[in-house]
Amino acid sequence: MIFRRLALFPITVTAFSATVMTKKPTGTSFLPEETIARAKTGSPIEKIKLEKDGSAAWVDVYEYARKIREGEMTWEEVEKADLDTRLKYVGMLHRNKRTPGQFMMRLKVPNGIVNSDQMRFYASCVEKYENGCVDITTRQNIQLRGVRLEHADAIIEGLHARNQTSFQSALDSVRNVVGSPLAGIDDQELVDTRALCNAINDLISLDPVTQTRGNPAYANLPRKFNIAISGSRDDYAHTHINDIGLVPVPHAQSGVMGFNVVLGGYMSIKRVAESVDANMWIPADRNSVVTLCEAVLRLFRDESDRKDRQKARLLWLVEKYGVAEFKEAVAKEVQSYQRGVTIEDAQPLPTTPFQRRELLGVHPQPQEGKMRVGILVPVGRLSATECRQLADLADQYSGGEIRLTVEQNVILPNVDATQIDALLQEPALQDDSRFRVNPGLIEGNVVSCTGAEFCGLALIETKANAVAMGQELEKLVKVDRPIRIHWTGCPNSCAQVQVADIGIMGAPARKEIDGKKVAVPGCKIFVGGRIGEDAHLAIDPVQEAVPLEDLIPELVKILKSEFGAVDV
Ligand code: SRM
Ligand code: SF4
Repeated sequence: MIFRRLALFPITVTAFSATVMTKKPTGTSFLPEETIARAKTGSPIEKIKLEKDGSAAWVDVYEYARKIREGEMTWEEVEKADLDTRLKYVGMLHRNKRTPGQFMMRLKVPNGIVNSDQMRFYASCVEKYENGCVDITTRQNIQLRGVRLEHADAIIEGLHARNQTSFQSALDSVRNVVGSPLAGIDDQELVDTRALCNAINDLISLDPVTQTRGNPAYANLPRKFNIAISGSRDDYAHTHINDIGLVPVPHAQSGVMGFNVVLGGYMSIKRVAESVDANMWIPADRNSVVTLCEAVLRLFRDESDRKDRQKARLLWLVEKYGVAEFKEAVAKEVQSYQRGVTIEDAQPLPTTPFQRRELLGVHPQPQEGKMRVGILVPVGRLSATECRQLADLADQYSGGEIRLTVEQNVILPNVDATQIDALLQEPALQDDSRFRVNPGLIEGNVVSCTGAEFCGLALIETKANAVAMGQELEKLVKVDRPIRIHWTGCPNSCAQVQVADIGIMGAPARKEIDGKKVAVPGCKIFVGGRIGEDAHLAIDPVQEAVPLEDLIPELVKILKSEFGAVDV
């Protein structure tokens, strides 16, 4: 189905023989009076949202693009609150500090599944810009870089024609719904997450009345909101660091497959917290999953803090209620929808040993004669040419399908076993290319946020440093298992350093140069984050203020003392 946002017409309601014109709903029009009253005395962003709704951007972006193209205005003349805030509701983030006049456009890629046509479209969008490129993000999502406002409408139309969108991907929106990158191709699968991720994506960003992208019901949330659905015991989706995490587990009595619900996991400058067990279980069907998410989102939207953005994430609301009371409130909300959904108590998780599996490399699928091939895309960065190379590989070997991972890599699914040798011989996968099927255990597991190249909040350059570090460490030490090193440019932790084996977070540092202490790019180091069933967040750094130029020897020491590394 193709979803386009056309010009917005008022909804026509027919009552008896008269036609009553009602106003198009906005995000704010869904809020109770009490919430609006709190927003009025809330944070500056709440006031901006009240002044003109975020959903206005779904139309305004077309106007701005046209006017700039036709010479009626320049991007500098766009109202500041639109430029810095409202345009984020169409996924347009002005990179004013690093590349003024250029935007990052963030998409929604539910379950991280794209096709070759979409990949080629991304390439065609960014190649016209000198610094244009495409990033795979830590939410198995896509960001287009270098975008100019005058082209935004055409890109949005192109996305909508390909059943994708950039709407409601940033600011106070529900972010990309993360699912299992192995959905449907996994012999250890408990739940196929694809249809569920799509259904939640539609709940959030598809207008139920117009069937166009942009759902005003979720256009005035108090803060960002993350949802992740795991499909297996590996927890590739990282349920423990999402606002709603669905952990697959069968019902102990009935054997029906379902999800335990964990809530409130998040990372931020002020607080980093693992999800709490909400003592809820729901069956793994579309109705139950959508209804549960809708209920939690309704409570979050109407009741969370609107004054202090550092206290507006879901966990604060859960804590305000108490976990048991929040569960009661969710159950009551779910009942009020009358969709036949019942929430039960959390079900016991398996206790048998389980080894989290690798995503990179060549692995058999349950489908006879089919293989999945995980390919390293260093720190998720793709040039237009590389997008096209991936699209070509996908067309030739994986039916045009490409899976994205939260480690910022790709998987080609359903490759015929007889074609594996040919695939591995492809020029795009040889040594002079950036892609790798069997990279080193360190360089293959580097994750990095955007950093100073484009992000105005960054304290350090990340992606280039992260790649160089990975290559350097491979020359210095050998390890016998994958070591996940994550780089994040500031305490927002977009690259989730607290879940990494080793996390590098940009931070101030000083160094003595010519007898004087001078400020130099530096970092904090985190050690011991764990993912999967045995998840654990490394919340406190083990070292602070480490100058980046002194980092490699420090990492070598840590790799030897904590991860059994030996000299090469
Ligand atoms: Fe993030 C803000 C990039 C995943 C926590 N994040 C930002 C901004 C929008 C700041 C800005 O305006 O420049 C960054 C845009 C930089 C750029 O040009 O790309 C940014 N975040 C990213 C991405 C692109 C990092 C990456 O290189 O992959 C990820 C995009 C995900 C997506 O596709 O939607 C990204 N950000 C995350 C994650 C990881 C996750 O979701 O698993 C987190 C921690 C988890 C969480 O949110 O709880 C994260 N980003 C933040 C925060 C702190 C949130 C808070 O509650 O305070 C901010 C700042 C904010 O929202 O005020 C932030
Ligand atoms: Fe920017 Fe900080 Fe997020 Fe990195 S962690 S993308 S520097 S906000």
